[in-house]
Amino acid sequence: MPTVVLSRRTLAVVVSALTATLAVGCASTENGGEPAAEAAAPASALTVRDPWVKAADSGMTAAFGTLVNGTGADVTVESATSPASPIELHTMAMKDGKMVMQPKEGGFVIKAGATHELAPGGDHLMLMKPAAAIKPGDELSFTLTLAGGGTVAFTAVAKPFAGAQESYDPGMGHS
Ligand SMILES: [Cu+2]
Repeated sequence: MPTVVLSRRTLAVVVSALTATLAVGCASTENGGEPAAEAAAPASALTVRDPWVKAADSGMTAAFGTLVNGTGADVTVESATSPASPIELHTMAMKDGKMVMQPKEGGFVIKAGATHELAPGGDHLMLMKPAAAIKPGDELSFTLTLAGGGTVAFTAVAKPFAGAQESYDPGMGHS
């Protein structure tokens, strides 16, 4: 796939060089900036579907959603930031017969063309120390940093969530 893209781009460069020397009308459609759009694609090829945050009056809470990898290569989310709180990438693991959460080693890996669910009881973005109460309807912005340096920004809306309450109470499940 990358070699196809490369040769197409190389061809586009050759074509625009040719049309530039010929210097006539239809050349303008070839100058549409497509190479630039393709160059920017790796940074935005990951999208976040239906992001949301569990509302919390105080203490830790978590953000969820579906990470969608639209590319032909695996994408790794290495870290996340938010103005609302320091963030850690967490996963759930069985420990001494209990589900506990812990930092996700190596980050979230989204396979080529696949999706990766962040959901209560599974992987999530942990808001370690929210600066203020997070009320239903609040909109929180997040930025994911990918392996290779790209970033993906998204906004998640806060909503109440009753299930798995115990998992996200301050102190619970965190050693
Ligand atoms: Cu957590």
